Amino acid sequence: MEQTFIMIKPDGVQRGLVGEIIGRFEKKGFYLKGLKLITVDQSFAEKHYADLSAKPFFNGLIEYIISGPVVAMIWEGKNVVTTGRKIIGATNPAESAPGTIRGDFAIDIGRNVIHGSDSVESAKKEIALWFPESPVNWQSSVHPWIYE
Ligand code: YYY
Ligand code: MG
Repeated sequence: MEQTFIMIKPDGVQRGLVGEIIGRFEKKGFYLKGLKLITVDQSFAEKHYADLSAKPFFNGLIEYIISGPVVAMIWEGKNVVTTGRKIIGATNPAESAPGTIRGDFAIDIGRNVIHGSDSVESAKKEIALWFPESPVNWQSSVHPWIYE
């Protein structure tokens, strides 16, 4: 089944939003397939955001991501990449709809609480980068109550 990489950024951890955010993905019906609290260094953060290295906000973004621990996760389910992005909301919290994570919990684009992969292809790359260890293999026993 499809997987995505979700990361609660340092502001989300500092602000005590970890449980709230995990709860939203859990209650939706997605399956947690990887989870760790981790502080990353500059070269790792630059790898994660390599596609944005030419952007004017890149340096600030890297400083922010390495400023404290983040919660790195793998979530699994049907269309989880696209639906995960909807749960997260628009990049700029000023434009994120209420009910989304950024719409409910963020103000500024440079403190937007959470990352989610933008395609199945980048999800694969990001999962490989953040979870080089082999993932825990488990299946939810409620699967038939969520999927028809
Ligand atoms: O995928 P998403 O996080 O929604 O946005 P990206 O375009 O990939 O940018 C990554 C990250 O960079 C964004 O979450 C905030 C930050 N950023 C910024 O600080 N200023 C911008 N104008 C655009 C993005
Ligand atoms: Mg992105």
